Amino acid sequence: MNRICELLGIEYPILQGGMAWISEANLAAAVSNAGGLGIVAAGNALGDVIRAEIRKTKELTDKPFGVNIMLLSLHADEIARACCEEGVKVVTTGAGTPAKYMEMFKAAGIIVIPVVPSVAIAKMMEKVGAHAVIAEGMEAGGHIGKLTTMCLVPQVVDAVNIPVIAAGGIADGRGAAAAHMLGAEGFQLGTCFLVANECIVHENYKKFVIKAKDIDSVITGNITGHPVRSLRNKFTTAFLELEKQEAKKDEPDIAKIEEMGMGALRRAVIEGDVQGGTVMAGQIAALVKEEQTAAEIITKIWSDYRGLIG
Ligand code: TUI
Repeated sequence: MNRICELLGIEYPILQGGMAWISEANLAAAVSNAGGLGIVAAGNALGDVIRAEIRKTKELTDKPFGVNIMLLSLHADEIARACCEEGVKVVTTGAGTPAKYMEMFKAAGIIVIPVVPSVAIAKMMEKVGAHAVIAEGMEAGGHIGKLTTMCLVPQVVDAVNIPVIAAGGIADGRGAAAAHMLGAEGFQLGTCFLVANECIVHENYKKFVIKAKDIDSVITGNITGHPVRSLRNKFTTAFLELEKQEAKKDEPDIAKIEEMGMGALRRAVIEGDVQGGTVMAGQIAALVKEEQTAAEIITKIWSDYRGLIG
């Protein structure tokens, strides 16, 4: 029993990362039923959509699960309220700090675990009452910070007293054992759950992740201030070209670049357009080789991890 298992009431300190459009009730419940912490990602969805997803997850599992709030969303306020009203036990946050919701979350008895990209933000989150933090390195898929997991995790571990969960670049027992050596008490994985049987992402997306090689991911959006890691395809090539052209100008048209990204994740996840959309995945995608159940993924990671750390 470690601090994360105790805090969350779960069997293994393995969290499934909140992935917009992807991690809904089916995946979250499967991970929770397998002894980890499943997470429903709110992304840019409306409050009522996530409210329904929370209710569906409760029908599929009686184990604890969480909701991830993407703080850049225009609907973050209503999602935060929905979490309180629906009796959600755990909230993780990304792409910003949840400081303004902390009082409300505390009053609702919610365990709050923000993703932090730096030591300064980790310390700030501890100060405002976060129960744990997820130190996510830039190996991760989706919206990322600047530091690697290897450098970020031990620095955050030294800076705070609350437990630290490592994320970014972990997809097997070796990665979890390495993060353990850095001082992490829990592990959040996203990319490997993309190919879970219970994950509703389009089959083309799963195949694209399984096919990915070590150097197949790129970072777009450096110029917009919202860097995103995804697998290289026609869309990222065109996006990076537009960024390059705009960067040459005295006044780059940031709105034009951001507009190009709109709807791109949905195209890949729902329509299966893995060339015309954004296939977000981490640098560890090449380690993900086959579709399995969430329970098989978790059991294998945990037994390999235990074999390594004893
Ligand atoms: O949030 C994520 N990953 C995501 S969110 C997302 S949806 C999106 N799509 C396009 C552009 C932006 C978002 C896809 N993937 N991971 C957690 C994460 N949080 N990574 C980095 C951060 C973060 C960054 C800054 C957390 C806090 C933070 O604070 C800075 C501040 O001052 O608010």
